[in-house]
Amino acid sequence: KKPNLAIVGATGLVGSTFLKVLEERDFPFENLYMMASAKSAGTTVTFKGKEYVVEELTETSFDKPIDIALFSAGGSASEKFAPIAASKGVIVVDNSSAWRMDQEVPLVVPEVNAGDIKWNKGIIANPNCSTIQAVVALKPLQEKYGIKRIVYSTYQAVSGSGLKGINDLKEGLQGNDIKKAYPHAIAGNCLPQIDVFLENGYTKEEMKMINETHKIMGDETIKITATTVRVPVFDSHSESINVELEKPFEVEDVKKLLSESQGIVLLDDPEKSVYPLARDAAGKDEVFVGRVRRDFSVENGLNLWVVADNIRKGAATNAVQIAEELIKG
Ligand code: 11C
Repeated sequence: KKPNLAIVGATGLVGSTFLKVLEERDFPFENLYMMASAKSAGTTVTFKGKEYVVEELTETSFDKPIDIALFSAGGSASEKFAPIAASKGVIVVDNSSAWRMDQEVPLVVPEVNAGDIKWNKGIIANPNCSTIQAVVALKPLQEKYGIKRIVYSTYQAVSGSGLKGINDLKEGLQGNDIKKAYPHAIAGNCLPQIDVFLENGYTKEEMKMINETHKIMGDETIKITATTVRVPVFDSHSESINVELEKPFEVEDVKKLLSESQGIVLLDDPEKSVYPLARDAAGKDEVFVGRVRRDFSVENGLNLWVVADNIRKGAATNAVQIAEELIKG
């Protein structure tokens, strides 16, 4: 039997990308329900040529026989409604950060830890965008060589802040520095702050990358630090990843390993200026890796440049891949 599906937050940036990705991948379903907050209820969205009226998300929304709900309606909606849905037998794939670090909730990137899906109790969390692309690139290295330490430095697109961020950059490029999404103008700037600062001096985004990497890769002993930066780019996050492996390696073997790994496209021909670029990754589902080279300053050190579409692999595509794993049984 094909599943009944609900899209929660159907009118948002990630919600509308859920629909695009489900359509492209021809995800099987029996009935489809679109839900959103009261503000968007009553509007319509089109899926596979058919119009659907968006219903208001309420405590009775999941009284209908729904099998899988893809949530991207913000943290507080997920906190309140994901457990309600789960208590009614729905499996929630939640894109917010609300449940990610809960010990009862698997945090899943299918290329890395699809096996964790099986211990879900009704909620499966989709990781933060900047974490997803990083762990796709790091997993094959962890398996073959072991990982001792990771230094993340990110260059993150404004679409990570939703429509507000996109609008701030659009306006800024016209010389109109509005600051709706960020404390400073984003056009012409690099902002070393994503989300709020925590007591330890890191931002929430930096701690998400650290904590989520430990959980997904199943190894709390990996030493990790991160600096996350918002840059004036519309789509796709770029990341410099410096990693210390446990075992010695040959750069050529690492390139071969990455090029053969699931979900990765290796783009690495520096002489021809070939390396992953944000604009090229936009609209794609893979994680692009390049600038693979030795870090001569430490034993077994390696540098990578990793780029992916933050709304697709970083959010919607990853959630749909989890749903695909669920219906595989
Ligand atoms: C950004 N990573 O680029 C954030 C957006 O925890 O799902 C995603 C926030 C999250 O601003």
